[in-house]
Amino acid sequence: MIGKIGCSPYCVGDLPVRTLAKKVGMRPSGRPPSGMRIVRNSKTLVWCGLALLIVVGLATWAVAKPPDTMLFKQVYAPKEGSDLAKANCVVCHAKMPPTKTELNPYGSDIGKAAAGKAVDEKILRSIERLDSDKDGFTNLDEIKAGTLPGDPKSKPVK
Ligand SMILES: [Ca+2]
Repeated sequence: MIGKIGCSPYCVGDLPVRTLAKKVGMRPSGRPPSGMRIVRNSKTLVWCGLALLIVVGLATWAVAKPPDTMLFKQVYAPKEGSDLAKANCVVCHAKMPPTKTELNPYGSDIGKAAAGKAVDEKILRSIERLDSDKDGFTNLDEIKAGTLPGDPKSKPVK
């Protein structure tokens, strides 16, 4: 079984596959040593990939989870069960899932007031007297009533 490359499927160069496998640390079967097998095991790779995706996903979610929503709830404590309390992101964003650029009129007014800075209570308070969605009720009146200050279809009952 000793011969040149291509002489038979069982030999490589001048060495039979078994001898060659031993020299490079592989088992005679041609499998890598058990340590290497863990990395080469495709199921393991899939699970490692999934775990990585979950970790990255959670990290992204944590970063993307808008602190502005928390701030809004801290500042105004919207009425439990009201449209405003249930709206979360849609208090400021035009639709779900929220994007940075698609804001409703109330979100746009917050953006203008913040002018690139992080939103804080002072910025929220500064637009309370505006009627962002032009439905005839100020933002503060809507927030107190539990309606959406950025959606003209949602307004306090007169
Ligand atoms: Ca309004």
